[in-house]
Amino acid sequence: MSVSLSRYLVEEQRAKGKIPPELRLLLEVVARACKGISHSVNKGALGGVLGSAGSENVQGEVQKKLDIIANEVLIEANEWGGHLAAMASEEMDSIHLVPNRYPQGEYLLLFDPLDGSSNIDVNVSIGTIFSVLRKPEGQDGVSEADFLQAGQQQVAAGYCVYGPQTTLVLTVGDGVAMFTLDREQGSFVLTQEKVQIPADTKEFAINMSNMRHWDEPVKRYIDECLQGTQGPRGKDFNMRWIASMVADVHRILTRGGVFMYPWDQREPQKPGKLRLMYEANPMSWLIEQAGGAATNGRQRILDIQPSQLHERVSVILGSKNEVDRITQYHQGASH
Ligand code: AHM
Ligand code: MG
Repeated sequence: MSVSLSRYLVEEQRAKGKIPPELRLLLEVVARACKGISHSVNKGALGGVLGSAGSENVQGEVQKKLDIIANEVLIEANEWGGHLAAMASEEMDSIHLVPNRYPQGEYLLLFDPLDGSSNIDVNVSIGTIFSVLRKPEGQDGVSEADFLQAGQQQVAAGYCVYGPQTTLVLTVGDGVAMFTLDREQGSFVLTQEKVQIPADTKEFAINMSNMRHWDEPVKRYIDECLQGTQGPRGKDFNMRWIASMVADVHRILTRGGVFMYPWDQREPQKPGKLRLMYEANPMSWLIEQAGGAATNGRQRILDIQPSQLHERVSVILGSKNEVDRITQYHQGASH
């Protein structure tokens, strides 16, 4: 008997009190938005959704048409339900308040509407990443400062990967569950529960073209992996780099591995490429909930206190023993 996302959420709520009704509504609405985005992604050139939109986001990155479409789908789906106070997105400079004509809820939603933008036009897996926080209590209105909470405050997090299958991956702090989109039924169906990442791995994911810019600890780790059976690790490693964090993380949740987008010397003032609040935090929580680890080399990502909405961070996550080793290599290093 198949279990739909709705049923899973109701049963989690009933059995463990994990999901208040407003949060359940929020997650169902996000899932519905992801279904819509999946539909546009699938149409590709037939839907006129490929290519550049001719604009830039707050981070100075060229926006693709699908970045903007996905952002609009998520905003429109989430505005009216009464479950949210405000939203924040990779594609918007500042926070988006729920308009006055709708009731205000207690939750804050952050998202990267279309992660892996460089893969949109080449038909490689991309995805949506989301993070849910609670609005701080005891105040009217909502401001950007209310979003600046450490990742450990998240009440739900997940992503939807648009690949050969569309898969929604979710945590509410009770392990990680995966749901596959059944296009005939039009619903997400539970296909894996209690996801666990093996502690050891022989697979790493990093953009090797940046090697000359890395700091010593990362160079050392990768160099030791590359030496294979003849090096200190005594085993051969395999490399994968999809350039969509959702797809790389999905592989790691499925069969283990380690993913890195570390600080590098190209832009030394930036702590990393990836964004803390709507990329690193939700992914780190999922990884930890599946028994893995996530750090910036020196600190657990979920402990980092953000000071800006679009703050960037160095990311090392995946199989626990490898992440611990890389973190150990960072001791005493400058980045
Ligand atoms: P995006 O949100 O603009 O798509 O950027 C984030 C993506 C990640 O999904 C991926 O891990 C990384 O950027 C790839 O970067 P690079 O092209 O430097 O390899
Ligand atoms: Mg992204």
